[in-house]
Amino acid sequence: MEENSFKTIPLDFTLLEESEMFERAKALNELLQKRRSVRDYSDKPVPRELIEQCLLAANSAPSGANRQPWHFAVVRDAKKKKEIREGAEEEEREFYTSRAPQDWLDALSPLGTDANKPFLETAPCLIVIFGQKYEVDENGQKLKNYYVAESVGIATGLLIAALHNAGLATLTHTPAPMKFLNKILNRPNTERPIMILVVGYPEKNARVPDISRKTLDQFTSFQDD
Ligand code: IYR
Repeated sequence: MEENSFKTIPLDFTLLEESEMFERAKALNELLQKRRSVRDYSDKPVPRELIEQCLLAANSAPSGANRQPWHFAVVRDAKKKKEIREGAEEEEREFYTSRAPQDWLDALSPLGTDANKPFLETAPCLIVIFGQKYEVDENGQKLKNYYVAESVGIATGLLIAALHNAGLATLTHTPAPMKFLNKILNRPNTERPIMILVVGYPEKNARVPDISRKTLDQFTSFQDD
């Protein structure tokens, strides 16, 4: 055994009956099919402990060399949310008026999005997700992380699923560039903002676009023979 290896422990694995496996798979699929990106939020606060449980679930994600190269900044303070909204809307105005190529604007047009992001203030909670290119060890040495985008993407997916499962609505929001978030949230330059996850309860009469998901055969191929 390599000197620096982890010690090993027995895997905690429960072998299920096949019928139960199917039931569980179906139940989770049905739950996740109900997830929608929500843009209209009520200001009803979310309990901190609920967010904490969901963050712990997100932190179960696999990551390159188990570095867990993410940071989740939870913002519930009205003043900070306002600053984030102002920073995001400034970038978004640039995006919608000059930065975005016409084909991108055309792709977004059915969604009806624009540079106004009131949900960044209305929603009770914003989770700003950062990827850590480096970790700084106890001697101040920079330690490179691996597969940061992939690892953070997986953790974010788990977080979205966990929040949905807990009965909360979410929206992934990606103003670009997002460097302004490091400043507002006091995060180091070794961290790159990946996205803002808006979290809360939908507004009473919230509506969502009537969109559909690809069918199984549209997005999969079983390479059986
Ligand atoms: N960041 C912009 C634009 C935007 C881009 C994509 I791709 C979307 O799916 C939705 C929006 C905005 O948030 O409006």
